[in-house]
Amino acid sequence: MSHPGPPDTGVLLMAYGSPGSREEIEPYYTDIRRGHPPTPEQLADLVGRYDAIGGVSPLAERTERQAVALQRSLQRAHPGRFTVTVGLKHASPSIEDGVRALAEAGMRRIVGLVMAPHFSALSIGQYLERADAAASGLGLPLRGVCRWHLEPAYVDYLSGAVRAALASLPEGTMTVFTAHSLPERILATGDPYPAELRATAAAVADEAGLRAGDWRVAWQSAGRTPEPWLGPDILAVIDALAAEGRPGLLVCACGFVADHLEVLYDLDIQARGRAERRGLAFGRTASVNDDPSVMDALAGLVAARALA
Ligand code: FEC
Repeated sequence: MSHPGPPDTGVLLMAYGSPGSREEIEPYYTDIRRGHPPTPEQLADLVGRYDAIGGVSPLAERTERQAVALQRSLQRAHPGRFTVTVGLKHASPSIEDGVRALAEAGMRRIVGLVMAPHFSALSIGQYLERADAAASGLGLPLRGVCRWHLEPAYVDYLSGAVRAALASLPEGTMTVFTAHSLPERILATGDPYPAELRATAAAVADEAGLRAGDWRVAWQSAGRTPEPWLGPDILAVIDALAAEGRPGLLVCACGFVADHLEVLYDLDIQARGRAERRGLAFGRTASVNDDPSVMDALAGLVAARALA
């Protein structure tokens, strides 16, 4: 149904953000490290990883395309009601910039959606806290979508991607579902993140018809800090699979929604290299990016949150 009057509900589509150029890598890394600049060695290591994927991550462009697709889906289902804008955790426009833009455009309420499916206080929780603080500072109510790890369109997309990728991998290939590791201390507070990753993995494995024993979960891209991070790490899992005599592995990075550094470097270069050195075939499922059925489903979640 068409909405009378101008759009009044802002949608803040939030994502991690990425440096736009080599010069922006240092301030970006400093922001990720909560204002502590990286050492020259840490910076050189990160610059080297961006160089290895072509200098710039595709994440910024993928996030923009997701925002366009979300706006299109919302407009189709609820003409004239919603205005979508982007807010990034570690790059510009920031989450606060996005909230301000929606306020200036006359929005009376905001729905926050994070381009990450699994809730952790250190992930989606932080995005929503920042968005909420910015919105309440401007007198706007904000509702967040806290998780979407079992959204049927997302599970369908991933199970189709798993089936398609397995078709060109050897019989007996292990499917490994991954998400970004987080510091192990989240376990002490009962954070739902690990259980939500397992739930996505189980739902996708079931829909893709994987046999128990032919899939598992692992963590990837752990931070370079001394504290313990959630494991097992994907690289250790690759070693274990080689020791077991598995012929190959398929990584389904279901904790990520777009092509970016952690997929294109950590998986396509680092994990693939490790697997090939161990004699394992390696595959990775295609990223969701702005897949129309997933974006329609996310639009449905946003609308339900706004209209409840
Ligand atoms: O393509 C790009 O340019 C950006 C890729 C990128 C994504 C991403 C997603 C997540 N991260 C999460 C947690 C952490 C924690 C730390 C941390 C550190 C980094 C560094 C880079 C980086 N992350 Fe990231 N992350 C991406 C990139 N991340 C670069 C710094 C160097 C390094 O360690 O590799 C540790 C911070 C600290 O020092 O305390 C924690 C989580 C996600 C998935 C959810 C989301 O997208 O928000 C969780 C994409």
